[in-house]
Amino acid sequence: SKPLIILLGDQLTLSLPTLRQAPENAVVALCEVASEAHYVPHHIHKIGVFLAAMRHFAQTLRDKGFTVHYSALDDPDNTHTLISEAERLASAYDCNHIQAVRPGEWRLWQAMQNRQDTALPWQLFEDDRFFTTPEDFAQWAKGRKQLRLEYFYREQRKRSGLLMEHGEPAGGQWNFDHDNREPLPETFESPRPPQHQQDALTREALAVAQQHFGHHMGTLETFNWPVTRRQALVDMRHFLDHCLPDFGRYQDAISDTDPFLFHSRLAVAMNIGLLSPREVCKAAETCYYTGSAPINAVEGFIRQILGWREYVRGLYWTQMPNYKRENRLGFTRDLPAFYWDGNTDMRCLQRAIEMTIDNSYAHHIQRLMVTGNFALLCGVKPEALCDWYLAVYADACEWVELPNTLGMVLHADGGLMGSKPYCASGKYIDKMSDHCQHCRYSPKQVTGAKACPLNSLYWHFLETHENKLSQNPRMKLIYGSLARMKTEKRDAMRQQAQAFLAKLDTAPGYGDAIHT
Ligand code: FAD
Ligand code: DLZ
Repeated sequence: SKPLIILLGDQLTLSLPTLRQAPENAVVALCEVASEAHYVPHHIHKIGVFLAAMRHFAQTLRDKGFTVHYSALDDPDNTHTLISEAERLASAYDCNHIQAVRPGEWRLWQAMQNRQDTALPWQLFEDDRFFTTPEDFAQWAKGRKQLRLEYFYREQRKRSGLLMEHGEPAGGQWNFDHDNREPLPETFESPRPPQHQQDALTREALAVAQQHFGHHMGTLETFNWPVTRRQALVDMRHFLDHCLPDFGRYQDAISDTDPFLFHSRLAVAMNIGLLSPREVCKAAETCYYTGSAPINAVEGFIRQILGWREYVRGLYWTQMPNYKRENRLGFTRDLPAFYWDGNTDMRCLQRAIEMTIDNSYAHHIQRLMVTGNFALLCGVKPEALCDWYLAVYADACEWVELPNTLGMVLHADGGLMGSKPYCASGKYIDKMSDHCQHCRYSPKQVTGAKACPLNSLYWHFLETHENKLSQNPRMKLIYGSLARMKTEKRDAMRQQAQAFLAKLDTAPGYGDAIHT
């Protein structure tokens, strides 16, 4: 028996089950393929991360004594899909079966499962780098009328023992969110991310990315993602020492100038396998016990990983493939063209998109409450918005991107991800950011030439979806306000929103599939 072990670009972890139990004669394959680079127009940083990290990991495996085949993008024999490359290499190396770990996308998992009974059978393994398996999630979800992060998260705290003391949550509460909603002070200094050196292997990989995908969003001049475990550990240490103490209170804040604030930037390293979520959570927990970070920060951070990250993955695997087709609010609008170049006079959107172009990064609140909120209020169709988020962020993998976009942002899953839509007016942006002082629109005006478009769009959204949303107990208050509003005011707001949407639909580039 001789396996061909295929490792995907987001499986760069030595403890992967297929590697742990690899026999001496196993051949390990990593394959750069055009099909993975083309399903959405990935940001150039994202392609650079995958190519550079895969090349480094192949070297790590060789150093450990594994027999490694690396299919490079320019290899003349390359068949350019992961399935066909694995099968070609298995034959070439006389392997009698192929081993793979559950990938991060349903489409690949399906393709692998369909090959299990072929002449070169695929043997599939569970990905045990997470705290939970899809089966664990399905068990937890079984029989529950409503799925809610908070209950799932508490169970994960008990199961993992993270921040637990004698069966009770550390600090006496499960959740310290009420301490975590501060806007930024007028003057503050956030720690500068470590600057990673680029060795010959990284430079080579980035040159290939540039050669083939130089026309995609972004420039490699600003590339600073970790592509080795060593670099990822440097980023983690930096976060723990310099950002974690303030992570909690400024978690929801947005800055006009600072893209990273006190966020960890660790999603990329965790998603491709350079760091394990367990070690990241454990290291954060230690900061609480050594007194270097307060409980609201550490609990808030651990909840994102042990709670949200696992929860979205569980939802993804238990709800796919139907999940991807959900569109409960019936959205039909194309993605506005300015999502690709930041060319808009709404300052919050302009800055979130410019930061995305510069760094292939935006923090959670920018994704949810700026680009996400605008798309929700305008009713952008899920497939268009999902493709954008999947393309533009270096940490984007479908298992985590899809529930966040389709569920959390667009409320298209009927409330599995969030008990209410995260819709907001300009007031929210004004409270949590310093964008509005640089904007031509005023968050205080609802109608008129200077009115922030988010204000009329917000009420228009509520009015449009009243049938579906007004019975939601968490929306009662706001629908009460809408009901009390004078007819003339409602009419004026509706007209203002409709005029804005009509203009949006006729803006240059709108509706053209120019970026795919
Ligand atoms: P931090 O703010 O430092 O948070 C710590 C970690 O918690 C993150 O690294 C991440 O692993 C985890 N986390 C935080 N929020 C979430 C969440 N909602 N779901 C899952 N994990 C979470 N995250 C991705 O990893 N890949 C994606 O493709 C992705 N797409 C998103 C799309 C939308 C529309 C939204 C609203 C969120 C998305 N997120 C995604 C979640 C979150 O925005 C990013 O994980 C986070 O911004 C990454 O930056 P960071 O590492 O500095 O995170
Ligand atoms: C995103 C990406 C890119 C751009 N290129 C490759 C590649 O050449 N080879 C590979 O194995 N993986 C790549 N990936 C990541 C895959 O798309 C990812 O592993 C799957 O989407 C499953 O999450």
